[in-house]
Amino acid sequence: MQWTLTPRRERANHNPVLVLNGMPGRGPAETTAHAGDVVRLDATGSTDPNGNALTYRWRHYAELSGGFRPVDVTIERSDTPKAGFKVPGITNPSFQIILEVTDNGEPALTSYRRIIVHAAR
Ligand SMILES: [Ca+2]
Repeated sequence: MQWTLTPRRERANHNPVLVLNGMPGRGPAETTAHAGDVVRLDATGSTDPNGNALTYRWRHYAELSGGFRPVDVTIERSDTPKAGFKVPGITNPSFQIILEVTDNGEPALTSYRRIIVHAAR
């Protein structure tokens, strides 16, 4: 076992840097969609400072989406940089989608972004 507590910075793993629907930064993205629309979820352009390989996951958090008994949605291609979902006919006030991107560094690190899709009335 090595007792080096502070590995040299260039050897330390760093979190993936995410681009969400073309937006850099860490804040949430927001958009508005009507029932029947297909909402585009796009993480292309995301990078890793260490050049690690990245794995993508998009999740819908129905419990955060508000309304009475919020409905769930199926995210297509939810394990790829380009995903999407169709807004159901009976909509929640919003859909809270979380992007999780994990690198293959040691230890593996995950970065998160959120997109809030407001249901148009
Ligand atoms: Ca990394």
